[in-house]
Amino acid sequence: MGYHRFTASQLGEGAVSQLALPSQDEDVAALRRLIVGKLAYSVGKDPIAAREHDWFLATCLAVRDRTIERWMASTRTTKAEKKKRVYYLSLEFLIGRMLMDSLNNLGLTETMRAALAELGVDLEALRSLEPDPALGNGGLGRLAACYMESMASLGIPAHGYGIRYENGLFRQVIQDGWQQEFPDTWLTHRNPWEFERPEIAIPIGFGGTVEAVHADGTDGHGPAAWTPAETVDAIAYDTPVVGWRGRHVNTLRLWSARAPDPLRLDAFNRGDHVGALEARARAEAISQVLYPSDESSAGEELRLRQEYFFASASLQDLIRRHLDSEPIDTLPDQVAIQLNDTHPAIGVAEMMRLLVDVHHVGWEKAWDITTRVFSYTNHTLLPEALESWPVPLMERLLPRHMQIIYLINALHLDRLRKQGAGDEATLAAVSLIDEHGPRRVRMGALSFLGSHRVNGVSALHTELMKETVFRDFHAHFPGRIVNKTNGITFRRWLHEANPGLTRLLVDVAGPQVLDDPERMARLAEHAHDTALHGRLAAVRRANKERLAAIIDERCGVRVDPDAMFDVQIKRIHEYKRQLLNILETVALYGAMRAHPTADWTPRVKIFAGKAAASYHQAKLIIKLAGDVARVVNADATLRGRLKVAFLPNYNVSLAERIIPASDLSEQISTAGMEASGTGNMKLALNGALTIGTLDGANIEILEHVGQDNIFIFGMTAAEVEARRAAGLDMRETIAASPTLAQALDEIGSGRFSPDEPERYRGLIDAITFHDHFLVSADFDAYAAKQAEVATRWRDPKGWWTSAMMNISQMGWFSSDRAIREYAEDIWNVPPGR
Ligand code: 26V
Repeated sequence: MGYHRFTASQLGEGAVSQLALPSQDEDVAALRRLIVGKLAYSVGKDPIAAREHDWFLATCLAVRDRTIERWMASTRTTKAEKKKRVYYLSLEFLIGRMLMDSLNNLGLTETMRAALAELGVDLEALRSLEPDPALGNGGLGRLAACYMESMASLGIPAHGYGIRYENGLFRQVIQDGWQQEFPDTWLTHRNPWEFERPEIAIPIGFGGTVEAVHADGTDGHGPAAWTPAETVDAIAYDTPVVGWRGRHVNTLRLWSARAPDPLRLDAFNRGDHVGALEARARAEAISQVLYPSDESSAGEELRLRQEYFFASASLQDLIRRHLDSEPIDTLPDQVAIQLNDTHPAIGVAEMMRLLVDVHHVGWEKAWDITTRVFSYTNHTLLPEALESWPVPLMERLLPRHMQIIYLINALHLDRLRKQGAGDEATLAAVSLIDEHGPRRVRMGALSFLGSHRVNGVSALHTELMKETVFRDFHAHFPGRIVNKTNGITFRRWLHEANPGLTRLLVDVAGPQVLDDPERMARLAEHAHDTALHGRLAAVRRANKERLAAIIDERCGVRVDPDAMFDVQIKRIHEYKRQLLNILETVALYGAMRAHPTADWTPRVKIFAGKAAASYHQAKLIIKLAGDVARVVNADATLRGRLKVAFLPNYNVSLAERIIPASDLSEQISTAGMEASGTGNMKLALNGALTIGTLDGANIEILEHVGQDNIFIFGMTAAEVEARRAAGLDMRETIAASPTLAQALDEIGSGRFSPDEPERYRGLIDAITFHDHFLVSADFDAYAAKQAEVATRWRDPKGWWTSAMMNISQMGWFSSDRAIREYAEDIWNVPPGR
């Protein structure tokens, strides 16, 4: 065989980082002394009295120290060389645990392991002590975290701006099968990674009055004086983000809300102790909780306050930094601002306010600057997820911004009229104000107009954007919409999550594969090598044993690591169709019971994901998974060949355990509805085969791995559209499929819910009479494809060849590739290393 071999002892257990930096001069003794010093002087503990958590803090602080010099050097170079900076504005950064990530990128994992061992402390134990910051809902927030890591790895000077939520996404507990939400208090034991910057306190105004300033006698284009009724301070907290090999370090700056006056002393002295704190509580509520934004209409005023708070703080901060060395009109040469969805879209109006009212730039020039700095990423086409704000609320909370939005809109509509786009229907469609019903400001339209580039997150999604939500905008601004298919960071999702597979890749493709993921393509030449199949299978098997232990511990379900691990992990949403998977599970269960002696492929169906707290149907789907699991898992006639497990509290850390242990990846959304998906990429990268629809990035995964190595089924986006137009009553479809009819009947009649036989009646009625997500319509195709999957599993050579082909072709899905594309086509910054 023509590939390099590094022995396990050369590399050491989990020693990817050692290989990355073989000449790392950091020595064990120095690190050990640093940790003990941190323990004493920063944690205030004597080593003989220290608890595991004290060691954890001391270790993190030591690691943080190691990033500081590189951090300062990075900032100094950016300044000295006047490099253009990228600002990534996002209400969510789902960063995950940082200890192993930082160690890995600094090349310090093994040195640290040894240093701690000398102190009698186990690095793996410390790893699991770290709280998992849940500062995001799902895909959008995790993408922001992957992109931050890639920008640092590529050496692109960048700042992430967001909110330092005291409470992240709720902790999910399954009680009696139902999801319960509990607060996520990730900050209780202090956050060792961040630096508080109390000196950076930026005033953010709300409400109040506006007066025109007639200095230059203009017609509404001139500056105005806004006197807010209320002010909240935004306090900065900085976390260094270390890139691969520690060459560059960027900053994640999260804002915390603080009332300018801690309490009203007069009220307190009068004995009104609660009233004295009221204004403070109201101000500080802004950074209290992350909105579960998958929830229907986050129409709350607090959400708008959050959006303006962080957009304004970030813009004021970056303009101040720019003005330190440059005049305001060079802003577009020095700054690129990416809007992660419409959540920071009010920033477009805020930028205009800051330029026109505060920095005295004329309107035309200000608009030119604004559109050259901003660009916007759209992450969903779901109409209920497109943000808009009631005009009266905007007028009350942000009166000056409402004036600015009206003026932007008037000029925009005038321009279109002059271009001959006179008809009222078109003008209404591209107006910033939605006039159907009570008037609302459309944040997608504001983002589009205020940006020079607007991107979708997969090829299909971008095309659908042009045909649906932004159809009329696309007609008038051709070329503004571009595609940037999502990517994932391989440092976290391959090197850290799956060191066994990483070692295999290094052996086959050489150590350069750690820097250049496209080198994984070399694996393709060995796709049929049965010795490698054996090694890949052994890596997978070890990962599955670890996951089996977690399933046993958290669900009380015993599973066989030799069974196929069939995995669907993502937010629970009707369009993602967990229900389709459960229905197929019920059908398979029925078939196994009908033919108990047949040679069935053993499977474990693994689910994980959170439902928005107010999303009743999604919570019912979780309950159904649990009800089916209880019946199936207890049925002795199956002899363990089918098991179902719902793992509670899905988060980044759990994903890191499940993904490397997955054989089959379920990506079965209704075509046209999943903008991209990124879990699909993580699973394929780790060698799971995909069963999926022609949706989002699944299509591009298909193009890369080839149709022989992926299981594609179901309607296309165009067919979905046609079917919806033709009507969604599925009674005929169901009547034509005895398997589906039986599965629906069993669930609907209470076979899995004897305590409440009618529990799932509504769910079943929905997919019978009005099947918006085409669950019934796609069932037969899905079940047939699952049978093909089972057949392939019984042919290990075929299965592992496909797995190797998947891994080998996934290099393109690195977030480094995605970020290089943003750098070149959107931000106009050098694409980095
Ligand atoms: C928000 C809402 C709010 C109202 C109720 C329904 C609903 C459904 C989904 C969302 C999430 C919108 C933003 C989002 O997270 N999109 C995800 O972004 C990922 C990164 O681009 C992408 O991979 C996922 O396909 C996409 O769903």
